Amino acid sequence: RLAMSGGAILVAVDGPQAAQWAGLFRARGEGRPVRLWPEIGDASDVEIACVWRAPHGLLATLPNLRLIVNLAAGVDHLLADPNLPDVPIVRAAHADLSMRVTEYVVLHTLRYHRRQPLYEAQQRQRLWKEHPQPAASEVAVGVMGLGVIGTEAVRVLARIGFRVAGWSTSEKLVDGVETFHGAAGLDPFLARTEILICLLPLTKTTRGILNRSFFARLKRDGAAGGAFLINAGRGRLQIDGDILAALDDGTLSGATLDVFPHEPLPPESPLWAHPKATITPHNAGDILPDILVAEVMAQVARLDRGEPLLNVVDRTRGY
Ligand code: NDP
Ligand code: OXD
Repeated sequence: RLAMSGGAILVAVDGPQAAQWAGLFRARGEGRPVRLWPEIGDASDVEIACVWRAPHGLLATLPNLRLIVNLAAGVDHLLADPNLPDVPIVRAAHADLSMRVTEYVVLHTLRYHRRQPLYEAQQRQRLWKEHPQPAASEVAVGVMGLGVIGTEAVRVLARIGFRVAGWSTSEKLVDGVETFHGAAGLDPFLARTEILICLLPLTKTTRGILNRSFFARLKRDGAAGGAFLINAGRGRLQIDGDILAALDDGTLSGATLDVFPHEPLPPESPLWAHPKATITPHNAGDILPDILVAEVMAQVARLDRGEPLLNVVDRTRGY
């Protein structure tokens, strides 16, 4: 077995960036050997596993594992591993990631607020026609999830001037933002919200939450001119068929979706061509790899010094 401070880092990433991650850990991993899945070598060397959508069961084959690092914010795929070893799990949480997701939700909130789909349709007709434009202060935006990312998003949306509210499990205080929490807070939160932004993690409690009866509880008679959904959380929070039905019957006036129950979104999905749907390929968030690798190495240093880790995942809560 390698010395405690020098055990190997395993990079197990599903996707084309795997080799790039391994290269960065080789350059910045403070001399620790780096293994790129599926070339694990001697499994007993591995102390740190840096994963993103790694195959379930893999981590259980590493007898000397000390730390699991989720190279993204959402840990739903990782926690679904039935053989997850009992070692600490930390996840990505950083200002760079939060601001990128914030850019995404602000972009799409402003797009609805400023009637951009309508002006784009008019441009195709060479039609010069101005429509009444409410002030941001007349429009109620609601953010589900006031975590690391949601808190940044509500701050920026409030700075633009929207009437912003947030909903979380536990009670939160954010300057200039109305906050709701728990099951009891959900109805009043939805009843005042016209543009709904979902930044929740996928857990047993949140799965399928974005469904038809949920959309029906949103405010449709406000300045935004209808109810709109922006989901950049996780695909299994939403029921695609319910979104389509709600778009068709006017329960929703628009939906911007970055995430889907099945990714990539299958070509035959009617969402692709729906005139009121905006589809992006799970690209709301990203993080400069250099930043994330530096964060991971700082966590490893904390582990070695016996200091508390940051951004630790609570397995019972599921996020
Ligand atoms: P956090 O864990 O920091 O925040 C999660 C928030 O959701 C918390 O405020 C939590 O409440 C709240 N929450 C969880 N369960 C419930 C519930 N049942 N009812 C009400 N509120 C609930 O996560 P992040 O902000 O870092 O990230 C959020 C999610 O965004 C990730 O899990 C991931 O799925 C997604 N994501 C998507 C990206 C993309 O590219 N599309 C990029 C990055 C993240 P409390 O604070 O009280 O615990
Ligand atoms: C994340 C993501 O969870 O990229 O960070 O979806």
